[in-house]
Amino acid sequence: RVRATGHSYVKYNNWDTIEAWIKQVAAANPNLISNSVIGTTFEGRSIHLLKVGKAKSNKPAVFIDCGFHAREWISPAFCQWFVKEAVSNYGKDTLTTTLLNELDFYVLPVVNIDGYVYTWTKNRMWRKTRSTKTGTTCVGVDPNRNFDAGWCKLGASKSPCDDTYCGSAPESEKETKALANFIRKNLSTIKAYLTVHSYSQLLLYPYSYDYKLPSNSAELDALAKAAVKQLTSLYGTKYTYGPGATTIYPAAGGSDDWAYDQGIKYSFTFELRDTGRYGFALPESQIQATCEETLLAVKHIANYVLEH
Ligand code: ING
Ligand code: ZN
Repeated sequence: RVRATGHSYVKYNNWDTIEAWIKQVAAANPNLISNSVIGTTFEGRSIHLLKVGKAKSNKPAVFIDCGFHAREWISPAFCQWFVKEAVSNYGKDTLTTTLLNELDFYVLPVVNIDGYVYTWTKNRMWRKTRSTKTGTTCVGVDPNRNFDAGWCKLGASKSPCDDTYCGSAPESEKETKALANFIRKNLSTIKAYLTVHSYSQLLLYPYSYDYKLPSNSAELDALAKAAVKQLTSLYGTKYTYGPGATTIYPAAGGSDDWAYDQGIKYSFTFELRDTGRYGFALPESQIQATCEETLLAVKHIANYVLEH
């Protein structure tokens, strides 16, 4: 069977369906995809990572993760779409073929799996992980406040009951620890880090933990501008771009800032559709258009990275 049971690229899929899809898309495309498990979640689920690209030695890589925040369902939908487009357009579309021949894409379909499951079963608007600790009855840590980048300095909370709780220490969460360990281990090959959130229609680059600008901010700004131009060209969706602290809000402990400070000079956070009409509850009827336009921006960034 080529398709996972009940899986659809134009619907939101629950975790069991996504996990079955991950295994099947890898098994059905051994020439382009391999699947590995980089860790387990607090509740014991496997954190899967797909490596997408044509086998070749010494390839640079682009890392893309989805599903940091549980309720941002369009984000995992994008990672699935990205993989579908890669396998269906390889050998047909010139840019896709070049990108897959010359780059590896590490695609982490859902980072915060426990939270994602919780949004399907208990509370659609849950954001954090589902970890518990002694001393509080409140559950979860904001995974995007849990990285060692100005950790808990601003725009984050030290109170376990808050939605932006930074955790007891950087990488206190098994999910963020697994992601950070993988990136540290593959720092010599990873040239770009892309993390996909929603909503607000923004393309953000460092920093968010401080008002300082990254050393290559002019380059990042020009690249963001060009990527947004590509995105907007498809359906006219308007995006704003800029450094996180001034474009959305100051917030420490984010993965893009951390990846940048590890030396990954092309580090971006996408905030997908919409601007608030539906917010996190973006209708399934917008999945296809959202993913198609986002893919243009991602391919633009990947191609830039390849040429620089
Ligand atoms: N927005 C991000 C958040 O974690 C962000 C914005 C990006 C913060 C990068 C810090 C660093 O709050 C959403 N919607 O999650
Ligand atoms: Zn988010």
